[in-house]
Amino acid sequence: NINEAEFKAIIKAAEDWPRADTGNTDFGYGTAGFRMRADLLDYVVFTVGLVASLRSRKCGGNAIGIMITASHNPADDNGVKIVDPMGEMLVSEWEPYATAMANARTPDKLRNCFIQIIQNAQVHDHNARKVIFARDTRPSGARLVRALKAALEATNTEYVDYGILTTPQLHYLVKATNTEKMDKPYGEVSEEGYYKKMGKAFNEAIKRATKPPSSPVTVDCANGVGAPKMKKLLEYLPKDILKINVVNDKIESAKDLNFQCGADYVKTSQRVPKDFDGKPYDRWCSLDGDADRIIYYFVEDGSVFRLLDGDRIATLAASFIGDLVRKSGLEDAITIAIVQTAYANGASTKYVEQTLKLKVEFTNTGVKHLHHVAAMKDIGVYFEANGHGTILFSERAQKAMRKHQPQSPAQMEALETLRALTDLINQTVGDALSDFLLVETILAHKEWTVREWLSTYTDLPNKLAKVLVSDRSAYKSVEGTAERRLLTPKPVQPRIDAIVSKYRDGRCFVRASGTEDAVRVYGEAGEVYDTEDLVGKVCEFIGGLGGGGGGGMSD
Ligand code: G16
Repeated sequence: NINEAEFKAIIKAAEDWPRADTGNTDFGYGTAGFRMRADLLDYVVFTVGLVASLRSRKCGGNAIGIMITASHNPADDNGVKIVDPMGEMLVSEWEPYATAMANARTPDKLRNCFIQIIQNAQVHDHNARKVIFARDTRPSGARLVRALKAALEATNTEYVDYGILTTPQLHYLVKATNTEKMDKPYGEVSEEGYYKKMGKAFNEAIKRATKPPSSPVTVDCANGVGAPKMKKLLEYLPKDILKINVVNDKIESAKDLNFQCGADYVKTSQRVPKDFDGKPYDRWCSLDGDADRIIYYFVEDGSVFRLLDGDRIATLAASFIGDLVRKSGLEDAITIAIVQTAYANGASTKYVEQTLKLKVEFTNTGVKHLHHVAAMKDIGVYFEANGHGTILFSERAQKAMRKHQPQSPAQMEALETLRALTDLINQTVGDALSDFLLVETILAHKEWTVREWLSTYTDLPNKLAKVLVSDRSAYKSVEGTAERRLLTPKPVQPRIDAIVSKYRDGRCFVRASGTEDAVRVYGEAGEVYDTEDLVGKVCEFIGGLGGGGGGGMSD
């Protein structure tokens, strides 16, 4: 018994946001929601509003989040993703609903989809519903917000428009909103509350370091939303402890967003951002377009570029947290595990297993996959090599930390720092601002410069490339291989195997991107020239395939 009045309102509102004509091509809820050219997105965003309204009704009226961003993609793209009540990514069972709605090409089909969701997911369609949303700095965001509001108004959904935020700030606000009346609220329900929580935790976490960080740090904000938000965060940080320079903050110039700067550019091209003016061993880091990823780097004498990517952040954090757990006397109560993807450098995995003596698990690309596995651990450290990740402290671990009676001042100090980290680290999703403060805290405690950090292990030479293809959906990975092996197109995997077998310590895999119309090619080998050769050969092979395979190549 669908609410006919509601449905009439939906159909009427949808008239203003018609679906782009994509022929037979469907939209899909991918690695990070829907992502495409912004001019194709109006109807998709409208239908995401409908899905979020239903999801909120399903979740007992808890607020659902919607973030409008295309993160690392060029400025002309945009995207939209749904955030579940505790700040996690939309539960995977609902992704097909979002996909079906976005591909409903007629009012009748939209109606059927809506009814089917209500029935299949057992939604009580009269329940309370609430959505909160934000967008990044892309010019198309304002129009897409109008499409979203039209859907929320048609479905009589209460909403809060938070304007421009980073993606992790929106995740924070979703969790804060839904825990506001609980015993342990996640934080104040405001953007300011986010900075306050972070500033306080940073103060707590860093105050027991023997010395403040030895040198200033420069943050490249990719000319995106991270720039104004990092500047605001600075107002909440102690002035005397850390000198932070913010660069690439031109948010009013859309064409500069992610252009030759930002975390994705630096990681993929393995070079400094344009206008880099660091001296040897100066500490630099880059955020991506919605500030959920961060990577560090520096140059050595002679301008040799050195990258400290997500693998390095994971290993740095895991070793520091492992030490704190031991020093506070909790090593028998709490275990730590690391979650990586196939992009993790083989040397980092070896270091985690053999030096840190921690367990590593692998998942498909996409923080939604890593998060899920990390959430099952006492302390789950997850980072993609591209700098996207966080650390999850389970309820069990937090309880052990709360109850533990330290036996010495040294145990007490370690425990207090550990507790501060649970507030400093964003527990909902990878967060570049939070990860930045975490890294700075750890380097200060360890009294390390980037040089010591880099010296923990030596990366295998590696290269990430992409090949533009006409139909990336032709590339399907074998399940359970963390996307290391391709199932289709059939002839591709044996050919990759044959190429890889020619290189010492060679490893290479190909997978379809979930955010761009491309397949990604990642390779490692014992020597730099072998790596270049290996990845080049695989790209050449993929680029030369016809139909679903063919296309141009770009780094
Ligand atoms: C998104 C996801 C990441 C993923 C990246 C690239 O990041 O959130 O987990 O690693 O896309 O994914 P793919 O290789 O499938 O294109 P972001 O920062 O762009 O939102």
